[in-house]
Amino acid sequence: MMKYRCLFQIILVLAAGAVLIPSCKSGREGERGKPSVKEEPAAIEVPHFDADSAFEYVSRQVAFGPRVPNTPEHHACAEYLFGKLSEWCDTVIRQPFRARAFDGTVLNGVNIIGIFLPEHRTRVMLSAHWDSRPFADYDPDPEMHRTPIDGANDGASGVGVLLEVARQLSLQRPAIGVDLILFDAEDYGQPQDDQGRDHTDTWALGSQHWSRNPHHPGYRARFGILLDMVGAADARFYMEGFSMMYASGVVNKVWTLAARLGFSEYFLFEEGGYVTDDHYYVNTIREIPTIDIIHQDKNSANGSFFEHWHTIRDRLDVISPRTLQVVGQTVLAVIYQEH
Ligand code: AHN
Ligand code: ZN
Repeated sequence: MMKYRCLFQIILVLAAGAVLIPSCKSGREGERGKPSVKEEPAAIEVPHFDADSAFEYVSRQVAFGPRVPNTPEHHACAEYLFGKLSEWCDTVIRQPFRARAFDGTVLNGVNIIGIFLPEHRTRVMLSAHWDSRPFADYDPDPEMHRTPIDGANDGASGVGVLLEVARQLSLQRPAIGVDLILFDAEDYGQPQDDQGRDHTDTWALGSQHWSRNPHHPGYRARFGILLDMVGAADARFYMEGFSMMYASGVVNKVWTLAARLGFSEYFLFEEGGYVTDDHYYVNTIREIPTIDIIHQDKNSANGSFFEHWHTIRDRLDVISPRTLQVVGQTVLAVIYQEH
């Protein structure tokens, strides 16, 4: 209960360039015997991230069925996401593209970009992939290896968190510009049991396209955060390899804020593996320092990620509102302490 009360009391105090986030304990005590009002620093309240709302956005995506490129479900979900972002953002852009998959299939993809405060020079970029995988190639049942997955965690969770972030940004405008980028065709990579020759760069096709063709020429951001698999009950976020290689300062900033919010159980100060995810291309092609908040687990059957990764069991029932809360509240705290 204490933790939840604390969430409502998150206040960022900006004083002489220093950012302080009072701990739960100091919450009330500071009000006794305050000195003169004019010495009080301006306090910026971080909005409360509504996990039930985020869960609802995850559920709505999953309800379309697997969001595999070139399917009607994929198309319908794109319209849903564009509509939701249009409710809250100053501008929303569709970026359609064609990309060749590992097997030669031409994918019709669309990155969806929601923009807050377009005139601001100082910007932060938040991203997640919105497509879901056409193959359950890690399912324990080999019969399922070519079955598309719901991708409740792998896909919908990150987008669900970002939609709720967008709603909160519309209710309380941030001090900086924020761009939410929903990448398509992230998860059409070569299956593990594919007989064809090894193809590199078959994952993250939407972020590869965007990194070479940003929605504005010369687009820059101070840093970026990618969310991937941020909804499972037992999520553990290690400091991912490429994030540390290209954006260790951002990793430290985010993990330190998460710890101050009481989320150290989820955000571990330990290095994880290297993941060729959307942020890899944003770092190497667009050169925006970008981190990946991704649930890793070396002890799972797949050896890398959460236990139902790329199986037909990646369904809505693996999603925990508490984990969405932990990630969403941390992202909001990061955004409101930037200026
Ligand atoms: C690889 O396993 C090469 N990339 C993982 C990126 C990913 C897939 N994220 C979610 N699904
Ligand atoms: Zn995946």
